[in-house]
Amino acid sequence: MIHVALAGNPNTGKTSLFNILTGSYEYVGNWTGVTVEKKVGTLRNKKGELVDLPGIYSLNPLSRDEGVATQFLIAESFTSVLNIVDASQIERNLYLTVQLLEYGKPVIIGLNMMDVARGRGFMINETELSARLGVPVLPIVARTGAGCQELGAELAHTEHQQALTFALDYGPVLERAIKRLVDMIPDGVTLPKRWLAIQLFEGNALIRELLESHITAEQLAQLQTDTERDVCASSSDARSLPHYIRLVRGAFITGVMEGAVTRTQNETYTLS
Ligand code: GDP
Ligand code: MG
Ligand code: K
Repeated sequence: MIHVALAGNPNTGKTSLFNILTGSYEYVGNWTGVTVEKKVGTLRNKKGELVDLPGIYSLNPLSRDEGVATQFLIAESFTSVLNIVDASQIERNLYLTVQLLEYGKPVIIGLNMMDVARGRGFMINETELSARLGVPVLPIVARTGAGCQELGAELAHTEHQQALTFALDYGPVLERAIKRLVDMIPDGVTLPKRWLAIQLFEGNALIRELLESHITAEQLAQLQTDTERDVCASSSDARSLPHYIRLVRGAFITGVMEGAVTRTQNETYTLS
């Protein structure tokens, strides 16, 4: 049995894809602490389950509702993540993708809204995108179901897939701090430590709470303050530690876009 988490930005076709991939589904009550309903469906091939996570732009939650997806990654057991990416808004969508890749569980990307992207003149080289992100990328149109069967079949392979080794290079100053924090996290913590460290430095309150049960709040605050000071001193662009992290990710995403996405001159904006 595989347990797949469906994650993506709001309005990217998550519900459409969920309904196509699952024959039936049930609401299994609300997510803990919020009024968002939890929806779990059985995959059509009966080989596992799909859990619909609320749409988010980042794992660094701005509200309790947004925290549901992060809480899921922290507390629940699952096999892989199906990350739905809006091909017509690919640059913005890849921000969440980077955070999911950093988590390290197998990720499959369902590149949705391919019709919209084509209509806007985007040419996406899926093979190149897949190579640069290190995970399978399957183009789909969730509104019509195009490509979704192939995507469902690909999900079945994730059960025995290795953990990802995706690691952005955050530069010597932040990398040193990440290593320090990783070394402070006790071995009993089974969550990916590098991901926890980056999320803490990014200002993720849920992760700070989690780490505070292993490391004192004072130690964490001190490390965060020192790291912010050192990072901002070393980078003329960085205004804060979270800002620096966004810049590094943004540069990576720009590179991915340059290699995998081109836009034709004639923008037709055809309606699907
Ligand atoms: P969610 O908010 O992420 O759950 O997205 P929905 O599944 O509710 O889809 C949002 C809107 O986008 C709906 O009007 C869908 O019909 C539409 N939509 C979903 N997938 C596609 C697609 O691949 N192409 C087009 N053109 N529209 C889509
Ligand atoms: Mg939805
Ligand atoms: K600076």
